[in-house]
Amino acid sequence: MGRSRRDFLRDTSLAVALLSTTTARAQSPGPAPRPAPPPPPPPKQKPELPAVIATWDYGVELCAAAQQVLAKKGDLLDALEKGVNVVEDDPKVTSVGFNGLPNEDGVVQLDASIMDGRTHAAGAVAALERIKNPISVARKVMERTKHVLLVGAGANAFAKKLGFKEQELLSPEVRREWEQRMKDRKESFWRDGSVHDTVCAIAIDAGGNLASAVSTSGLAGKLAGRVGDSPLIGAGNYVDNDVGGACATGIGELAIRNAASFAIVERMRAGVDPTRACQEILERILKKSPEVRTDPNAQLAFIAMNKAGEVGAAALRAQRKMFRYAIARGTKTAPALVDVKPMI
Ligand code: SD4
Repeated sequence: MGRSRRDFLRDTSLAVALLSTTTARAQSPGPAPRPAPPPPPPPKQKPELPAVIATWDYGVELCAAAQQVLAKKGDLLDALEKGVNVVEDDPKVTSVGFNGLPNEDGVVQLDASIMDGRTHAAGAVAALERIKNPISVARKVMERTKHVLLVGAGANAFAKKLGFKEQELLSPEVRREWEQRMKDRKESFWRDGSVHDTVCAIAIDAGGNLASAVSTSGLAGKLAGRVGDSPLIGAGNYVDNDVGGACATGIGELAIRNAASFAIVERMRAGVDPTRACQEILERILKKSPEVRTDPNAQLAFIAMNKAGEVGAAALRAQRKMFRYAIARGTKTAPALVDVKPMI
């Protein structure tokens, strides 16, 4: 029986289809071999404990003093208080304790806070006058009262009752320097940020417990009675023993408006590492307050430490100098300084 034209066409197209799949198969060597999985990251080295971090170059002396306490199996709070006292007592440091630069009226008003991660207790003082170690008064507020924050005359009366000595907080040289600065300036320069370097410190003991402390004379030339972030728990200082701690140095108003230290700890609680947590909060601040980008005086920097003893930091800008912090790991190695790359 003769083949119809339709049969012929059907058979031909079938043959062509078959041929083209065979050719395609012959050309393609099959599914591409899977790339070898990347080698697993090297196992994370457990950070050595105890450890202490502290802001700025003088953080080295702070960490060394705190290390000495921890080396004798001393308490975390003793270590931090001793360390911060070293900076408060140093006449060369004109932003903390003795010789801390005064407010617009020429009065030194000091702010400080301390927080114990183990108990979640905190103590703070603000606008404290004529007492060179506000961190020690803050610790007493935490340990001897049911309160967290005492301010101004009340804070002074409390300190006096506990035997803290009142004294002149400005050396004659620094007072002269201050008077000259005020004469040279037409208006208040409380925001110019040219003279502020708050000391912030976070410590972890061998058992993984955390505490943090902050002490400052605040922004130089500030309005009388102005309270910065340093004595405000959650703004300039915060620690949670389950997660880690964070503290701030720079324009306190930015840290207050963003509950910055608390926010950093909450990012760490969500699993973010300390450096990234600090950077994320600075990014948030830049978004909420875009004027910060163009204001060269708007400096803010954070240090943070998590429950594992991993540390990190971030800074908005290198305003007058690179932001640095000191770190001491263990009790035998001398503290070292770490430079922090500015974000803008
Ligand atoms: C304040 N945050 O009183 C402080 C000042 C400061 O480095 O940190 N200076 O706003």
